Amino acid sequence: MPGDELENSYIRAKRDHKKDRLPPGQRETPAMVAMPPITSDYPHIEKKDWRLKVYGEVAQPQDWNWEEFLKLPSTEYKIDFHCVTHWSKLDQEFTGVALAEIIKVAAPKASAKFVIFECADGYTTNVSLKELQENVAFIAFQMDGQDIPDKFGGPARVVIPHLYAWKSAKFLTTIRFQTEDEPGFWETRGYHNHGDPWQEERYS
Ligand SMILES: Nc1nc2c(c(=O)[nH]1)N[C@H]1C(S)=C(S)[C@@H](COP(=O)(O)O)O[C@H]1N2
Ligand SMILES: [Mo]
Repeated sequence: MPGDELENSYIRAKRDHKKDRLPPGQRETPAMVAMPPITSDYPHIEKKDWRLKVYGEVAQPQDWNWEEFLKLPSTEYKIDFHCVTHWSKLDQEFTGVALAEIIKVAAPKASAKFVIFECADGYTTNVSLKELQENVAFIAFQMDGQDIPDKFGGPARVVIPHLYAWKSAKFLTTIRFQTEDEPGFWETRGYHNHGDPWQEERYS
């Protein structure tokens, strides 16, 4: 039937479109996969105890509590999330504060070249400041319209869609700006320092 034909071509178009969105070696997953943190238990942080510190090579260091953080302008995002273990979640919804906004408020000095994210479980990861300024990157405080569950890194986590998921720090506590690069937990254990999924920068 012509109707089926239409529907099939629609499904085909959608499938082909999605294929274009999958970096090499990746498979689509229907839902986000919760990866265990480096401590075997997910940390649980109450919002009343939560703080986000921003310091280092910045003119305006910050130490926000939850209410203060939520006063920053936030945006709804729909992004593709690529994990080095070969799964990709397409069209994942988050609400968060753009890292560009945080960078604007903290006012990095000319000496600031790298950003190190620190987390409640002791995890760290590194990204160049330029990379954050030139791409969509944000600190999410909602996932699918709800508070972010512990297993996905709540109350607030980094999301950097254009890099492999290990750069997206969960249970975020601190953002440190510095002159020198400082490879983090996985970057010092064989993962690539940059981690572009389109270039398959999995391991170093
Ligand atoms: N704090 C913290 N953040 C972390 C990790 C971690 O162990 N601790 N693991 C990273 C890795 S290796 C991946 S693949 C993603 C997984 O995010 P997800 O659990 O939301 O899928 O979180 C990243 N962020
Ligand atoms: Mo990972």
